[in-house]
Amino acid sequence: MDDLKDKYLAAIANASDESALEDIRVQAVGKKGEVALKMRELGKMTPEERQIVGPKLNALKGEITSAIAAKKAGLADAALDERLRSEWLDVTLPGRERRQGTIHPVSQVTEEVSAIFADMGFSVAEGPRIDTDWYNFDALNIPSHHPARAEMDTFYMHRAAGDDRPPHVLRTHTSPVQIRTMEKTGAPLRIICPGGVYRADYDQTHTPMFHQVEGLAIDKDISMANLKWVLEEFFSAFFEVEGIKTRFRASHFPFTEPSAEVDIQCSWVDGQLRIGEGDGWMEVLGSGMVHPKVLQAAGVDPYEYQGFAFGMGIDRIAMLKYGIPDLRAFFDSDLRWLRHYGFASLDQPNLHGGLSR
Ligand code: 2NL
Repeated sequence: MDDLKDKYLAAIANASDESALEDIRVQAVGKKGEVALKMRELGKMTPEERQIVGPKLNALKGEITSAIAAKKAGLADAALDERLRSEWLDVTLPGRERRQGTIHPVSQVTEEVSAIFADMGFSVAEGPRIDTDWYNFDALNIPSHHPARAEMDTFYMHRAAGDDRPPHVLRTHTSPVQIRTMEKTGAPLRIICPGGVYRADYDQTHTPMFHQVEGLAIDKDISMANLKWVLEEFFSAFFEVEGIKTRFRASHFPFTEPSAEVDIQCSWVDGQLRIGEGDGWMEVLGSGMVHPKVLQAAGVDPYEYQGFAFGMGIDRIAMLKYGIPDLRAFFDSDLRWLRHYGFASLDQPNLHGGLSR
């Protein structure tokens, strides 16, 4: 019996997992295990022998059973310790920085432009990117036969089968927002309309979606002189060069009369563009006095009110200000490009700190 005890206690001590322990339990104290077999032999013994051997066998069974239970608990503790060790996590470590992106140059420049015009009393107006051809074309004095429609590379939306109303379009400029705002608030008004616009054109210098900001000032005595002052103020603030000169060249747009393309002063020094210096010129926007038909379409009386309007490309002036060479990279969603050209999210543009910090 002592041999049995030694054998099983040693086996239990050496068991490496629960299934090994279970095998030992079956072999030792199971229904057909070694201790049970010995108990069966009790029947053949004399009552005196049975008195001695019986309790000893019971004690042996108890000892093995509790050794197994103790070992089982030990194994469970060890398993838990091992898990705690391997799954240990230092919650006091500084967190991994989750933010991957930065402020996109187009967003930054939109904010800068808005801040400068806000300082001159303009509010920001927004509107739908999908609009009717009336708001995008007719109201702007571009009737359906007009060549400007064909030149705009317009994206047309499908109508449901059998619906023969004119199709919606992806706005080709932000002018429809200005028409909507004039309709809603009437004159006088001073607004800028920044936002995405769409034209079916894709090459080195064109992307099918790009950004524009248009400006509109309507009052009883607004003139081209006001336009020139506002634009020069804007360019000086935006490029952070005092006294930038502008040059107005006669042009034509269906929605303005007269119309002018506007150049800003610049020069090239050692292959580098210097804005606001020298005697070179670079075209940056289109402008003019709002055509009376456009005022009328928007519900403003052209006999009482007049005003100027202009439009320029946000992507374009962003490239000029921040030295970004490739337009198409704006729309690649490349985080490495964004980290290079993007802006810190807490560094919001404002006039007091200078715009291009
Ligand atoms: C350009 C030309 C321009 C306008 C946009 C405008 C808007 C209304 C009425 C009259 Cl509601 N005009 N906008 C005027 C002149 C030029 O943009 O070359 N943009 C890049």
